[in-house]
Amino acid sequence: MKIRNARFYKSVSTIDQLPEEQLPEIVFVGRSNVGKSTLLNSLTGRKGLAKTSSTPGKTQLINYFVINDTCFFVDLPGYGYAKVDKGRKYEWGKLLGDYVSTRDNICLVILLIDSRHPEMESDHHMMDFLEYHRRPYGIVLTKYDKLKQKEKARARLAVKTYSSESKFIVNYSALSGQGKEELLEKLAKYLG
Ligand SMILES: Nc1nc2c(ncn2[C@@H]2O[C@H](COP(=O)(O)OP(=O)(O)OP(=O)(O)O)[C@@H](O)[C@H]2O)c(=O)[nH]1
Ligand SMILES: [Mg+2]
Repeated sequence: MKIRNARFYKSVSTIDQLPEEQLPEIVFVGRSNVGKSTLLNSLTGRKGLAKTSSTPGKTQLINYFVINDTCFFVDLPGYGYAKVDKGRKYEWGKLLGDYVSTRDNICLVILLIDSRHPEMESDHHMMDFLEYHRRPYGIVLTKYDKLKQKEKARARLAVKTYSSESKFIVNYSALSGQGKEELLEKLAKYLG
């Protein structure tokens, strides 16, 4: 797919604020700081579109972007950030869970996993959750530019071994653009 235009649409903090507009949604989920917002900017070619930060916990709302006037890309806050207090963690977990399990127009979930840490328990939980709810999901291994040769094979294998139902695994570097065309091609398939 070719991204011709991308614009910010809306931020929401509760389920009842989700847009009524029924466009297909591609959702980006993953641990805090894994690179979700960066991936969105990289895919759309718009550096400042989604806010990024080297400190985890930057994205705090569900952020909707309209792509080519035909679908939504949805940037979510990350999970697994230790410094967030328990109450907020619970609320966020519930919002994420409710959203991913009930929103009908999600056509694909992109689960981002840090290629340097491919066996985190919280990512395993997310895969279990997506499989339980029968959500089609694909995996993006982020920050691939930071890996040594030996680690590259290990990352892919670790993810492949655990996830029985992921539709694809794409190695990605927002720094070099590696994986961008490959991922855009995959997304196009789910947007019909
Ligand atoms: N080297 C390298 N750094 C990356 C890459 N992708 C993201 N980063 C860096 O990782 C940090 C976190 O990126 P974000 O996109 O803000 O992460 P996030 O998943 O949106 O984080 P939260 O919003 O806190 O959940 C930033 O410092 C990015 O520059 C990549 O492919 N390569
Ligand atoms: Mg973010």
